[in-house]
Amino acid sequence: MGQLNLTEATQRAAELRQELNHYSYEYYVKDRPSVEDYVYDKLYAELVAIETDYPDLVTEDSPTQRVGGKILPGFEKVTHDVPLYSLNDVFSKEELIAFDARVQKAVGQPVTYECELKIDGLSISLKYENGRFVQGATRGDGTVGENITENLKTVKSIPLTLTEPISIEVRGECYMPKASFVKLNQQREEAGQEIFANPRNAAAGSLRQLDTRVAASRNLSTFLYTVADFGPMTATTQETALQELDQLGFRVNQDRKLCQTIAEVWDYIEMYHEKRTQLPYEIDGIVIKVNEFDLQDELGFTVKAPRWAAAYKFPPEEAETIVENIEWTIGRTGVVTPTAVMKPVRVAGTTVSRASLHNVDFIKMKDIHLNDPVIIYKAGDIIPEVAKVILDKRPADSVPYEIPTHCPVCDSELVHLEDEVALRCINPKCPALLKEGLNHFVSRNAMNIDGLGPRVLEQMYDKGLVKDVADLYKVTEENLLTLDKIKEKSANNILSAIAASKDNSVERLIFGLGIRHVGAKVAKILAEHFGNLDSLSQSDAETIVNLETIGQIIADSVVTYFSNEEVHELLAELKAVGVNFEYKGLRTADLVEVSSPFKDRTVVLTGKLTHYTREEAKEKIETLGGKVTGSVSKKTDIVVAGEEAGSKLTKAQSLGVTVWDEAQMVEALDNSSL
Ligand code: 1X8
Repeated sequence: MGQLNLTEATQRAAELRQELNHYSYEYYVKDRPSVEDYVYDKLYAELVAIETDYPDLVTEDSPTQRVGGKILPGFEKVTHDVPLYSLNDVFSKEELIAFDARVQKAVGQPVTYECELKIDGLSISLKYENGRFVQGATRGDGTVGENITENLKTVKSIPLTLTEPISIEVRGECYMPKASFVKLNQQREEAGQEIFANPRNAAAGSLRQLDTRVAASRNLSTFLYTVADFGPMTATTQETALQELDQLGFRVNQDRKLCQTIAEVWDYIEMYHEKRTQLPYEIDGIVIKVNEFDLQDELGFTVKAPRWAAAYKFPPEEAETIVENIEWTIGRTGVVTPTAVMKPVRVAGTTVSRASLHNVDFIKMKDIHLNDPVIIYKAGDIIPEVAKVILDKRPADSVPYEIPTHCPVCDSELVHLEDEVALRCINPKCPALLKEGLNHFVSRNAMNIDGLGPRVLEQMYDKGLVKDVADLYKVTEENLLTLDKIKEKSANNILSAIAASKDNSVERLIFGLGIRHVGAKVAKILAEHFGNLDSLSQSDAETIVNLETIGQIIADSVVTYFSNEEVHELLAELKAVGVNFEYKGLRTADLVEVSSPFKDRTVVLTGKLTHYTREEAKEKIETLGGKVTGSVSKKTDIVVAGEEAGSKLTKAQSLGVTVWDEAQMVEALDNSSL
């Protein structure tokens, strides 16, 4: 297809926008996909092409505006015109009946209640002017929140334009679906990043990102349930207000019910108490609202909360069981982790029989004995945890749990290093450690060798085919065919994956060696600085500690590692089989997730900087995945203008490039994380 002229492009772009926004609405608001992904992707690509040729045709409600890209130095405060209230909690049927009695007494008649699910997310408030989304804010303390408009624009269930050009303010909940939460944490764990405790924290963390591309990548969703400023909306009941919100294009929860009596309300509560674990998002209770707005007005508010609503809070999903055993497993670094093996019990929708006890201190703190009755729960409805021992029911002859002194696999003595909580096996020949070391070596952020899962590696080790990582490169097809379930095709795939890994840039190897305290991020910094593994292995702690962001503990650990004779034998073997030792200049962003407004940005520093030298600022920005160049052009994303900035600043202004002062840069650097 040749290039369109401006008239054709204008028309086609409008068609594409409308079609794509419709598909997106069907998918994200109505939960009923109406086209295959590839159809959407193709039309989307066509729109991107037109908008690239004719940037003036980009509109605010173009689906291309959902991907994020704005760089925020921080979040502004927003004062809510109408405060966001909390809800009074009720915890039992009795308290619910008492709530109903108070309501009926106050209004002098029976009332109907709209029952809705209480979503465990973050409250948000959305403002529309003439049908256009203009501001989104967090709840904050109810009176003052933060302006998170740019992040909320990336949430696909939030309409950028309404079906009618009206001015209103609406409220609801932004949340992360359970499945997205589990997936995100898996990715983070693999990348060595801290995991989120529950979907609500994950949603909050996503909306607090200064780089809007991160929020865009997090698959957040919304339900809207309250109108703060009705504008021309005419609803006189909660039920019809939700219908109106639905008509306007908002995502409204369908699992709601108008109840005539409190007995019906109770049935609804019991039904969703059962169903809650099957929902794709977390709920922590049921919200009960007097349906008629007239009656709501009559009831009014206390200082904190409406008198016309209540939140029935589900009791936490707990279960009682018995700790039958504590198993100890060894991780790659030799850390021995305890897991409680319990009598299987159902909690929050699944049968649970194992829970991590994290470390020795945890066992001591909770005072867990073998055969103790315990209460367990699921963190974020998902991860089983031991809450506490039921001391009253502890068997009389119970004795404190004896912490192992020797490795469960190789029987060498375990140690507590420095002031760590962890117990470690430090026998470098421990088979468990060696196997874990192999698993780590082939993992995605290390040498990235596909097809070598833990079971295959375990067999290879047990059959004596590999003792260390260098042996992987000597494995033959015949060797592989002796393993269970490995046929010619998968053997060949494994061999080519192994061969391909020889060409990796060296930071993957450095990370893959499993040097203590050397994560993917540090490996990258070392690779970049030393250029190859030989120089790194001959370096001293002083040189290493002088590198940006590397401390003494890491430097010592690296030097200790390379002072080992056996390590040098291993490196010689790796070199002999042709594994690359050179740094090939992959960007940080390819290896670890960087959260920074500078990531993938082209930045120009100009004028006098006072907080950092220009060189320091450049280095920091580059570590965060940014590129610092000398001259301003249309491709420049940010110009940082210090004092007495001259022609570069003028040029940036004339090109419409984002300009920050030094303080904004410093704040953005402080807010960045590797
Ligand atoms: C909080 C919530 C409400 C609703 C759902 N989820 C919540 N987290 C609802 O009304 N459907 S209302 C509310 C509040 O007023 N604080």
